[in-house]
Amino acid sequence: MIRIHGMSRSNYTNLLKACFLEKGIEHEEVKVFPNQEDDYLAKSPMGKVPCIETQAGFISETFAIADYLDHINPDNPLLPTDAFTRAKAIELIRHLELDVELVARRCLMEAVFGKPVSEEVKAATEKDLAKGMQAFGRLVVCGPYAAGAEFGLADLYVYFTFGLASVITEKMFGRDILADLPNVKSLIARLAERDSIRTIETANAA
Ligand SMILES: N[C@@H](CCC(=O)N[C@@H](CS)C(=O)NCC(=O)O)C(=O)O
Repeated sequence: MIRIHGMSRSNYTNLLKACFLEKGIEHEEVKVFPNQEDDYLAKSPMGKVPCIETQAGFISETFAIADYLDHINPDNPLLPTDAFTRAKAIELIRHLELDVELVARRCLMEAVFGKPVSEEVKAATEKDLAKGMQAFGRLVVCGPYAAGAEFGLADLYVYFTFGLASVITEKMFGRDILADLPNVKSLIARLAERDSIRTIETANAA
């Protein structure tokens, strides 16, 4: 059985757990915190969580793992099969990861752990986040799902990216990162009702 190495405070671990639940793939969880120990770096080369342990070996990076899950079990695909629709979903996911989530994370230490970041970092984060959100706003479909008519991986990235980015933006800049995107807010509210996400949120709240 596939084992997910990760921790419940990690939005990426939770995103990945949602992928397993959506696809109905059995799995076990192994509690691991990000670390730089040699034996963990052999499994996840940046020392990040999550990674998975399969019979063939370890895989890190949430997107690579989600893609692997679609290949080992085509039921309930996380990514569309049509080439263009698939590429557009991945485009949306990449912008969310690179231009929203990673940018917001520059202020993670202060927003979540109370360790101040410099004014330069704050200013650059606010500026770059505005740009990233504009890109995201141009691409997101909400028709009714993030990348189009079907639920998929892009929706899970929306839900778990903004789960973190909203908290950081609120704490650092005192504003709602989704204020100009009410349709994304409604999507997130609907996603919160999905069985996979409810299961994860309920377990994490316990
Ligand atoms: N690109 C990675 C990001 C994973 C990630 O950032 N995980 C966080 C926890 S949510 C982590 O391990 N952080 C520790 C670190 O950055 O060293 C993925 O897609 O899985």
